[in-house]
Amino acid sequence: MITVAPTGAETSKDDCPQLPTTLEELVRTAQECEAAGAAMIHVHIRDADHRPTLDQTRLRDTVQALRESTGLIVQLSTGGSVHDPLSQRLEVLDAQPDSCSLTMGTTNFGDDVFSNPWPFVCELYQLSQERQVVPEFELFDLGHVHALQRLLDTYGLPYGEKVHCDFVMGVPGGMPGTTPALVAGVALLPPEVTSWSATGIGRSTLSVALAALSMGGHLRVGMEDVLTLAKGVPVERNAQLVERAAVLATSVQRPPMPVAAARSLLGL
Ligand code: KMH
Ligand code: ZN
Repeated sequence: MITVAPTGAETSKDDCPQLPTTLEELVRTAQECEAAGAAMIHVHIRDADHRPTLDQTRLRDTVQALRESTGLIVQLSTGGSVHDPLSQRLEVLDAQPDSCSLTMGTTNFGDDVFSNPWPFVCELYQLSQERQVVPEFELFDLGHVHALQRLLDTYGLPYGEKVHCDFVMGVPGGMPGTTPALVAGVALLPPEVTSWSATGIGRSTLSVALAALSMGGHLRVGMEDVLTLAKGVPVERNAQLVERAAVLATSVQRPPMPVAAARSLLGL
């Protein structure tokens, strides 16, 4: 399964004009990425000034537009930006996405702190169960893998009864984007986990993708995580990253998973 994370909350439109920040750009990106082999889209939205926002109307409009114009599984980020209040991050579920990201602990995030205190993790998880939204557990560090076991032991299985997580590797402050770190993370996964993907930030993107493919993992790619195809070669369209992931996966006899299969993988 290929997930595309096309926008993120960290890169500015001024620094990267090709970043999809408007709804029109996002929909076009989503269509191109679906055609290239993506099955799920991890969405951060921007306001009229291209700044990160969790505005409820925009979130709802985005979910609706993506559903109308693509078959992709729509995952809204509950991580938002490091500046978003926890209360607004909980309200993301009001927009009724198919899936939501759910980060399993606080992590240093470059010079900032990405705050995910345990009570917030528990509240968001219980809300996802109530609202019937399938969570994707984001694992930035080995401690997050351990915390996932604690969460499942305390509150049981997610809606859909599948447990899918995503290793986000190479964030300054989290685990490195290396094969040994991924091997350690996979070895620690709770037995309830039914599928996992991985993404490497920046220059770790290719080594993490290759390690994940060789270990039976799925892939997340996109301009949220990397802005160059090679040193000095900027990504012009998210679909280039999806196309590259599809080529890598196909070359190891694991072609992109169709959306219908991805839905059943995730318990949707
Ligand atoms: N933007 C980061 C602070 C998520 O989407 O859930 C958090 C993030 C994780 O991107
Ligand atoms: Zn994100």
